[in-house]
Amino acid sequence: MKAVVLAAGQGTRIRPLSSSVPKPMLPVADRPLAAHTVDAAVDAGADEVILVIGYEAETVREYFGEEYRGVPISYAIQEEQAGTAHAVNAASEHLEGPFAVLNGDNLYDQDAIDELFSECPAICAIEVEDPRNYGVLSTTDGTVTDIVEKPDDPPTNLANAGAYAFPEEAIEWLDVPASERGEHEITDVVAQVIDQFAVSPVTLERWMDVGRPWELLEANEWKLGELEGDVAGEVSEDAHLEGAVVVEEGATVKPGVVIEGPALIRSGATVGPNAYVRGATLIDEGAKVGNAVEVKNSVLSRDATVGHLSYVGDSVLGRDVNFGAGTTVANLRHDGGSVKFTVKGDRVSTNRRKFGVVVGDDAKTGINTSLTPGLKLGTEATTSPGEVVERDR
Ligand code: TTP
Repeated sequence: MKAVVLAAGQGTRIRPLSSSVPKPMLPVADRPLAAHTVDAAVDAGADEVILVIGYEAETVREYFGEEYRGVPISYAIQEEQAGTAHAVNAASEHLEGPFAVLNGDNLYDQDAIDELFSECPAICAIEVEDPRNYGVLSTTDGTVTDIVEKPDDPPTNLANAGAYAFPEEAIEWLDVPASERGEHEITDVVAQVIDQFAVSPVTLERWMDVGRPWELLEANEWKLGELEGDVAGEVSEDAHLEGAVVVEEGATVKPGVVIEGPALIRSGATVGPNAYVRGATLIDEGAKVGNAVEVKNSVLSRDATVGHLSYVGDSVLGRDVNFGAGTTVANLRHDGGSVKFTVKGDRVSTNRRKFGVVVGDDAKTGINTSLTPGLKLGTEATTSPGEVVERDR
């Protein structure tokens, strides 16, 4: 079966991290987010993967190339991000026979994706406490009977998890009219398939939709949690590694370092001397954690540097970020409430008691900068020495 992976979106909610790196290419453990989706399709037996690309398309194309893990990759360009059905329709000329559709910004449990492929026509669902923000499925006798978008009064707790196996006929049904919010939505294609075929619901045990910055952190918590320790890089005899710690070839861990896994130190990264890394932490390629720095449960993207005397907790640092000596991140509110974060102008709860900061590519902090919980620093933002930054910039 061919698999269409949607990776054309602009990722507006995850800005500034997506300002130059498209969301599907943001790091989740040892590979980009979308590679986890493509892996799921390949492991489920896809014989070709069609990546729908648009926003920063070349970055995606460069990573996956023409073949990935022995499976041919082709690309469909979606010039304008006009909706998920519109995105799949952009791939229609590559399609023949039954096909799967997966979101390139979702993490799925593999067993469910295997079942999705074998049960075609089928749709993945996840049980959630409050499904009012999802497409909600109704089922009778093991068949999906209805799908409603964001209902006020949900008929079930089964949320649409954005993974579908469609029959060949659906290729002709992709050109759906725009919905009320002006997008050509895959839900309308699903509704027609449900109408004409017996569609099996496949329940996911675990699933994640990465839309906002703290969800990228949570995606890393998931995938780093699956690591098995492996040291191929250079680790000083005077460093102490505990739990699942991966030090890739070409990475360096210097004397006096303590790392409590799960942690992944990627090729070209250096940690120490005298640094403390704990929680689920990714130190991506070329990133640097220097002397007397503590990093907890965070993502340091490619070539980010936290050079001296700093604390970074529950945070995501973009590429080439540089923290001046003594930069300290606060990740806990004194009232113990969930940390809030601004997404497209709205202040929303992260539902996390601990969350630090999100820093765009190339941002730089001055020495002794203090950063408050839930703060966002944009691409190339700067702070002055000694500043206490409480508002996004
Ligand atoms: P969304 O998460 O709804 O969109 P997005 O990824 O652009 O993020 P944001 O809402 O923050 O701007 O998209 C779901 C999936 O579908 C995701 O994998 C991106 C993909 N997609 C496309 O490929 N083309 C589109 O036109 C749309 C709307 C989404």
